[in-house]
Amino acid sequence: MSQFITIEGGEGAGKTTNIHFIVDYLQQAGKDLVITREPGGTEIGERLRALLLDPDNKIIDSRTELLLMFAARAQHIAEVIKPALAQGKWVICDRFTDATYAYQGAGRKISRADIAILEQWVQADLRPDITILLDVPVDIGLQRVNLRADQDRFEQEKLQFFDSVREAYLSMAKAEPKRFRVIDASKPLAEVQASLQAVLAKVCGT
Ligand code: Z5A
Repeated sequence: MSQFITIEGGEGAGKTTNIHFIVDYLQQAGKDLVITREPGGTEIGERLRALLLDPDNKIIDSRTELLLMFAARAQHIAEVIKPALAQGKWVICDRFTDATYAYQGAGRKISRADIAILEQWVQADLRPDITILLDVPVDIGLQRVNLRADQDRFEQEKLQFFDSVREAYLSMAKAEPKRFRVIDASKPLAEVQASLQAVLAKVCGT
């Protein structure tokens, strides 16, 4: 049976690093995977991603940003996510609508109610089956990210923005404990991946 698994986390949580681990594990377990990301995942979505992350775009209104996220998402759902799930595949998606609640909601202060309207309109009943939240304290995450030469538009935000994003993720995880699996991503990588392995073993029933 298909599964829709999303991976979330704040700056420096190690999503990219750990998605490789998750994908390897699930492929070895024989799952037929589609690996994708947001914003992006389609040709149109990747163009929107470039606009959204470009640090030179300094005057994107918060509502414009929100609508572009959902525009990319609408295309992604129609072109990639729904067809894959209909074929019984497992979709592993690097960020999804929880990121919108965290970044545009808590970060940019757009109301949850407004985001929920778009969520319902764009997704209808599509929601992730499982969301893995890689949680890291903001100071540790930013130390990791600050080692990068190029920072995207979001990575240039202030500390308070990232605090709000983290709090929003943790509060969504608390509100939906059946869907969320929270991993302490501040630990050394081997420990993070041992926790991930335990989660994945349960998901796969192995
Ligand atoms: N966004 C939004 O606002 N609204 C939305 O609806 C959606 C997205 C869908 C791009 O996302 C931006 O889009 C994002 C939110 C916004 N904001 N930002 N920035 P993205 O997911 O593509 O970008 P990202 O957040 O930068 O993710 P990333 O590239 O996967 O970065 P990461 O989580 O920091 O992962 P990493 O590159 O694997 O790890 C960072 C460093 O830490 C790296 O050097 C690792 O070797 C190191 N690392 C990882 N784990 C460990 C441990 N355990 N110990 C020590 N060091 C570690």
